[in-house]
Amino acid sequence: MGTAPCLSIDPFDEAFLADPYAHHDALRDAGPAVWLEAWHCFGIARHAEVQSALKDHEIFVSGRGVGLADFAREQPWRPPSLLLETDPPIHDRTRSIMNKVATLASLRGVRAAWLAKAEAIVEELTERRTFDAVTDLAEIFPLSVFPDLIGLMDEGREHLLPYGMATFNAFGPRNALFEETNATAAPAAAWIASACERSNLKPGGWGWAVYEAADRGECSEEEAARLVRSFLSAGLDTTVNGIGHLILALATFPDQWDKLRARPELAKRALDESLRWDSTAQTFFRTTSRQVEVGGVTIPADSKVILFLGAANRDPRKWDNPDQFSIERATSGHVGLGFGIHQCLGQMVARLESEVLLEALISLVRSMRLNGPPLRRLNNTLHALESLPIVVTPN
Ligand code: OVM
Repeated sequence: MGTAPCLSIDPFDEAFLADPYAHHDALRDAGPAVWLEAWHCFGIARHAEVQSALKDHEIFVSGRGVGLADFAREQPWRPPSLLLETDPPIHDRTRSIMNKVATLASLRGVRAAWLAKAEAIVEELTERRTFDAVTDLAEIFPLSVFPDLIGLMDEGREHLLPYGMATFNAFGPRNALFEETNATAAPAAAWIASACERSNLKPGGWGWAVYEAADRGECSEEEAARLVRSFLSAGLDTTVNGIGHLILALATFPDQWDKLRARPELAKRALDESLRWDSTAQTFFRTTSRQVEVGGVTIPADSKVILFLGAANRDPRKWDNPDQFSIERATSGHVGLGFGIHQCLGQMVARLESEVLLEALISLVRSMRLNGPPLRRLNNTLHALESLPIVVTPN
């Protein structure tokens, strides 16, 4: 069996994080698995091998952390997530609690109100003609619907986005990006902890529903709080930047926007293609529970392995013309929401948010173009936007 080619590429270098796509060919072409000497971990960037690793949760475990830190050897940044950072059997119990809370059925009742919110926001932006799709739209819309879905207290919601950015930075090394968001994370973490308490959640929300599972004996009170924390950790920065990338894609590929306007039924597919085209969650780690062969390369037991989801989603071995955003493409098998037992639990929220937003845009906007260069907000895990200048003409 082969040894992994040794690469000097640093996936947490600021140049890499600013434009990961510029470095993915080098990662994919070097081999099915590579050794990254910068962090003493393995890396997998080809689609077939990333998908196989995600499917093989017994060898590629999550319980030792899905960031660079190995929880068997290092202190986790925060008490581990009971979903993301666990393996079966615990994972299956917590996941089934959450699957009963985060359902399509429980979203049916909010669709009309979410659409009305999206329309009000888009109407105002359309009147202005020029706006920043990050600060005026992608951050505004999810914050106007998701915290209420969970039933969060009204006071202090400004902590949600900074907490998410700090959490996603903490999956990487203790570099300058980590230090920056970590320095201000303490008040946000304290607010999050109190927002997750039963007494601070509104009846009828998804947070309350998790505590109802505790009342039925399915989890402890402490576990319920930690599970609600998962909603708050994973539910906002992801959808904010997912919506940002969707707008970026449609503004960059105006023929695709025209196609969507002509055939609004394609809106349901647009999010998957935008997640494939520019994956918000670019990377997650696993840890090997035993020695494994990946495409003929040996990875020893107890190794940290970084899975390049964003690279897999543009692997030319899997996708025709991978850099092209194409809403008619068959996106099945993309790993932008993960794959296997840990696949995104809240994806129906992201889908509904993007669907109603696109419905509002299709009805109110004729053309939508970039009005200046998009700016990136660097993060160790997320491909995120700081600013996205847009100019629209109304219908
Ligand atoms: C969690 C969590 C946090 C960040 C991301 C995530 C993408 C989950 O606390 O469970 O999934």
